Amino acid sequence: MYKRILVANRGEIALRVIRACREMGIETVAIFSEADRGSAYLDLADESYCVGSAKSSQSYLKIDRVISVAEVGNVEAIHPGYGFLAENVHFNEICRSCKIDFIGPTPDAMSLLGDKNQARKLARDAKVPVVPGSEGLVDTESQAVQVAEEIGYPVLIKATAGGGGKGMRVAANNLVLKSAFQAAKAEAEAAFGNAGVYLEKFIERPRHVEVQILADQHGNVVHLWERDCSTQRRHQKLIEESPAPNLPDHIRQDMCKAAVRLIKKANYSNAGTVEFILDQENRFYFIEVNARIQVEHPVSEMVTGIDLIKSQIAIASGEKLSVKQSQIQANGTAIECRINAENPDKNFQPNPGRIEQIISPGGFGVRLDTHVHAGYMVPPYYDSMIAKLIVHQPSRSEAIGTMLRALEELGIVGISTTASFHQKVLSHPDFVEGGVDTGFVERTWMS
Ligand code: MV4
Repeated sequence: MYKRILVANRGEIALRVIRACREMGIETVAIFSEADRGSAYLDLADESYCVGSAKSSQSYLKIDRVISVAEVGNVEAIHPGYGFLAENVHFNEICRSCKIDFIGPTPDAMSLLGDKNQARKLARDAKVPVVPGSEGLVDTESQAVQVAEEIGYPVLIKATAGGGGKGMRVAANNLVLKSAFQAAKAEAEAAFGNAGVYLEKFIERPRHVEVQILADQHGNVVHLWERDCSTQRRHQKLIEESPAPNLPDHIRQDMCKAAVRLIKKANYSNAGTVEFILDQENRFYFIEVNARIQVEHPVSEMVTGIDLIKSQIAIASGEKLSVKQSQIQANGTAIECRINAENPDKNFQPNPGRIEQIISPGGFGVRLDTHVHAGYMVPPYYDSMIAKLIVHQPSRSEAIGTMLRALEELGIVGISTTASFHQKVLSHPDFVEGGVDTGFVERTWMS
């Protein structure tokens, strides 16, 4: 096991990793930007170093500076958290050449899964259902029209270097497709430096369900069941829960097994997520793999009792998985609400500023993952998420009750947050019934 690792991130996930390391007896080196200087959680690391000015492009994304800190701090491994450098193949390769373990998949596996068209091919080979669409990349307008006429409209053009909803365009007929195709390629080239696109049938009103995986370096792969992340707005998840409500058990079983097959085919090791969409007939289709720890990992931790951060570290250091699939049971329901420094009454406009006071909820079944405290300045430079409120209860209705109670207790004075919006969502009969689709929030509150 490692003696010392670098935590190459900020905010709640940096704190989450520092805490896990502390419990494992691993020393930590933290990094911070000028905007995060003095952040209280940095005191929980053994050492911390400034890596640049406030903008992430000048600090958390500066590979040379992060590597310098790893060298000076004498660490054996780097935990990238999520975002920033977490899925950067170049950074992963540099860690390797500097003989620092990257706590994540190999550069090859990361590169393969980062290319959505290649990942789709891999899924097909693993007999994992994919959305009907193009065989591979679509190079010409006429080829696009041909595929679209075969599968039927509406279709979705997706950038192979995209993901998370970036670089997608819907087309409902030949005319729209022709112009959308060229625009999508130009956009993909500009955004990702890769103009490759492929086509899928557009699935209307899907649910977003993803399977949590753990895979070690010895070929062992297990799943930790699924999360439903359908409660989202503009591709930003708001609420995540496990298990997915109203999902027939045979479909859950099939989907989780499919995810394991795909991860085995990819030679992947690390925690990871296999993302699916479910159509209105509960058919599931592979969408993409997230080759990192995700924001919403706590709901899977709560239902399974497995610490995913500790597991990532153990896997990277070469240990075998300590659990067999048959030992991984999902108990009860866990729900997470993302608390963002945003004003839900002003179109979720970011609302950075000073937190004058914070009252943290507690009690049975409540977990609050946050780095913020009274007097904390929420900087305007990064993602607006400041806390994750997670509850765990035997049943979904009890979990909703606990979450409503915890949201009521949560007091944040000084800035607006999404907490009030969560209370509306959790009280809505469609959410309470369970199984809302990805358009629920926008249909119900934004139109
Ligand atoms: C889709 C889709 C409908 N049909 N693919 C958006 C994020 C990216 N990970 C995949 N996404 C979608 N792919 C087909 N063929 C609808 C979405 C989608 C979506 C997916 C998951 C979570 C939220 C979403 C919101 C809008 C659209």
